[in-house]
Amino acid sequence: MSAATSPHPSRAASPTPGREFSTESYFNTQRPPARLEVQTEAMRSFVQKWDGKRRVVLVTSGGTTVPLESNTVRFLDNFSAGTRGATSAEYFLSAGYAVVFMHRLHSLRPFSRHYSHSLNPFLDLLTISGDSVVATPEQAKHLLPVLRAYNRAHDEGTMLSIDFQTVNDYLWLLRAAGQVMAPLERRGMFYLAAAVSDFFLPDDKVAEHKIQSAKGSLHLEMDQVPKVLRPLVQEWTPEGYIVSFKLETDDNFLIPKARAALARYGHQLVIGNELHTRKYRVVFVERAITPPASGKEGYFTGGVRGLVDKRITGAMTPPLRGAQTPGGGAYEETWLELDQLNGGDKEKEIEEYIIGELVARHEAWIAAKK
Ligand code: 9Z3
Repeated sequence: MSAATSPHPSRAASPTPGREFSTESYFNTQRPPARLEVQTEAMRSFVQKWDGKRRVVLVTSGGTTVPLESNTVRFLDNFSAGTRGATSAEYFLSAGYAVVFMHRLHSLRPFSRHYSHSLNPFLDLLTISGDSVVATPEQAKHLLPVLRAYNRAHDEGTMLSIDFQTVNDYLWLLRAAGQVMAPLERRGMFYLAAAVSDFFLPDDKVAEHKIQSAKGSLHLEMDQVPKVLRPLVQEWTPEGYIVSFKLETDDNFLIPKARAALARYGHQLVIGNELHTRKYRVVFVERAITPPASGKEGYFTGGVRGLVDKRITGAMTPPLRGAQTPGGGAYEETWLELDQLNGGDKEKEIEEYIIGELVARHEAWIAAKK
């Protein structure tokens, strides 16, 4: 689209087409979402309310879209139902965190995710008793703890929901969240489970109206989304404990890609997961706190508790431990495998163990500063 037909003619032109945007050029050229100020203020007052009382975690969840038209009929999407983020938010709440739940509009949400319309429609839980409607006794058993936890979070105001749709919304909101959480210093955690598009269409390349099929095939050239993890770590919230996720469809790429991300951005932890097994196994990749010595089982003296510690240590993959980082240190990999952790209890979810591990690491991160 030419500058004359650009939907936002007053904005600065984007860099050369096909080139990677720097974070700075991105925020200088792309339009902020309409609700950014309101959402930022909501995050600011939530963080201020809980500062000093609870640790605060930002959980991002769900996929980001890339609209092809500004009056959007069509868009590209990233895979994610929002299960990881919604489930994790529940475990963070039960661990005593205040949670900013930044999620894709209409993706799964904490608590209500147990009753998704496709897997467990709520009408199936109910039965008619005289003139009333009640949950069946079998369903009530499952519903009770969920409803209790939901009511507690609601009454105590420990969760703030912030929604996004596009990758542009996400990037602006992530920057705002980083900035409003910076005063928490080490007491803030970032748990970046949202599936974020690597490519986008800058404002000046987005058609205003529905693209007409009569013109034949559609050719798209998308630009690369700036790597905002770097400014998040280095500028926006330099003290925060930052956990990113790496999604691959081939297990063999997980560890090299996760290590590369750590080396590139300098954050604390990458959780690798493979698309088809993501609910059952994940790998934690992080810089080793103490160099691994032969015969030494990991470095979990840093705070991870008894039972989980032992099992996870047992689940580690020895040949992958202790590789040299580019900076000369060492990386550690820890596999969390649900069937080794759950003691045969099929109701258990891997997020319970992920969050248990993170809480211990976050505690150690805070304590290391004192
Ligand atoms: C993840 O890897 C999440 O665990 C999933 C969760 C998206 C797989 P669901 O919501 O799925 O439970 O259905 N999130 C991060 C994905 C991502 O975009 N990572 C980027 C990458 O892999 C790096 S930030 O390049």
